[in-house]
Amino acid sequence: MPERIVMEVDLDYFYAQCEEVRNPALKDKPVVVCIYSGRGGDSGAVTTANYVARRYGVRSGLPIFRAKQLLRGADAVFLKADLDYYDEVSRRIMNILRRYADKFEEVSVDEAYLDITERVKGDYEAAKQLALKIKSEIKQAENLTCSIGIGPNKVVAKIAADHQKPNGLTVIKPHEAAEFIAKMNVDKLPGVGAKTKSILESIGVKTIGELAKQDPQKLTSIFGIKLGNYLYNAANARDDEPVKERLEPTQFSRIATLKQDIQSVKEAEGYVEDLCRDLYSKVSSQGYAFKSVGVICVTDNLSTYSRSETYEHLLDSYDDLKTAATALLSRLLEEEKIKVRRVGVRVSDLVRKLGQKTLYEYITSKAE
Ligand code: DCP
Ligand code: MG
Ligand code: MG
Repeated sequence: MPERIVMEVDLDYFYAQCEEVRNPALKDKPVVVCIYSGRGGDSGAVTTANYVARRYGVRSGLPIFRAKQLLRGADAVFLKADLDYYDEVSRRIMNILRRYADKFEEVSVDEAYLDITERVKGDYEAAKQLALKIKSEIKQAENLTCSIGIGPNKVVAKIAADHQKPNGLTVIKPHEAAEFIAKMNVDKLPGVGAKTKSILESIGVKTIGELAKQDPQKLTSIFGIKLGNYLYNAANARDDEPVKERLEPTQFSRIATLKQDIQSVKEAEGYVEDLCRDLYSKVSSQGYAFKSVGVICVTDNLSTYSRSETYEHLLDSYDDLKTAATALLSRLLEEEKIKVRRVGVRVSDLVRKLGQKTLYEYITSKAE
C-alpha cells in the first residue's frame, strides 16, 4: 500500500470569480459580492471580493458600508449574491473533480478533498501532473481558476492549498510537511479559530512549530481529548482523517416516544411542535428547504403507519412544517383509529437553499 496522497482544491474568490465569468468587463475592477440583511440600505455583509478589491482591504464578513468606504473612488462594483448561480457552477465543477479521485469529499461550495493515492500510485510527481490537468479542465470548462494543495493528509493539503492563491499549486512531500507548517501561525491549522488561538497564546504558543513541541497531555488537559490530540498531531503534520465519500442527504427525520399513548392530534400537539422545531432547525442549519413532509406513527405492538405529501412549492419555515405535519397526523389518526406510542416527522425532496437571513448570520458570525 503506497503512502496516502491527498489533494485539496479550493476555487479562487469563488462568488466574485463567478460574476467575472458571466461579465468579463468586471475583471479589472474591484468586485464585491454582498448579502443584504433585509434591514434596508447598505445593511449587510461582504461574502467575498475579487483580488483587486482585496488590495483595498476588503474581506469576507466586512459590513458593506465599510467596504464602500475602503473602495471610495475606486470604481468598484457591488453585486447582490446570486447563490443559485454559484451553486450551479459549483455542482458542475464538483462533478469534474469527482472523476479525478479515488475518494471524493465535498467540504463547501468551492472546496473539496480528493484522495488520489491509488490513482497516482503514491507518486508526488504524478500527483502534481494530475493537479495541472484538473486546473486546466476547470479553466476550460468554466473559465475559473482554483488553488490546489497536495500533501500526505487533509491538514497538510489544506494548508498547502491556502499557501499560494490565486491560481496556486503547492506540493508538500511527507518529509517536508512538519517544517513547511512550523513557521505559520496556529490559526493556519484547519479548525483553529479565534478562541483556540487566544488560549494557545495565553500559554505562549503562537506558531504551529511551538504547538508541535508542547506536551500532548498538557494540550488534552486544556482542550479535552479530541481537540487536544488533534492540535498536537496536526501541528506535527500528522492527520489520519480519511477523505470521506459523502452523499447529499435525501431526508431528515425526528421521532419521539410519548409519555402516554395518544389517539388524537390534539393530544400530540406539544410533541409535534417540539419535533418540528428540532427538525426544522436541523434542516435549515444544513441549508435545505424541502418539498415533502411525512409523519410516522408506531403503536405499542410496533406496527408502523405513515402518511406523506409532496407539495408544489418549497417549504422552508417552522410554520410550514408544523402545519403540514399536523394535517398529515390528523388524517392518519382519523383513518387508522390507532393508539400511538411513538410519533415521527420526516422531510424529504430536499433543495439546497441558504436563506438570506441564515446566510447573512453565517457570514457575520464568521467575521468576529
Ligand atoms: N463565503 C461567505 N461568507 C464567508 C466566507 C465565504 O459567503 N464569511 C462564500 C463566498 C466565497 C465562498 O464562500 O466566494 C468560498 O469561500 P472561500 O473561503 O474559499 O473564499 P473565496 O473562494 O471567496 O476566496 P479564496 O480565493 O481566498 O478562496
Ligand atoms: Mg475559495
Ligand atoms: Mg473555500
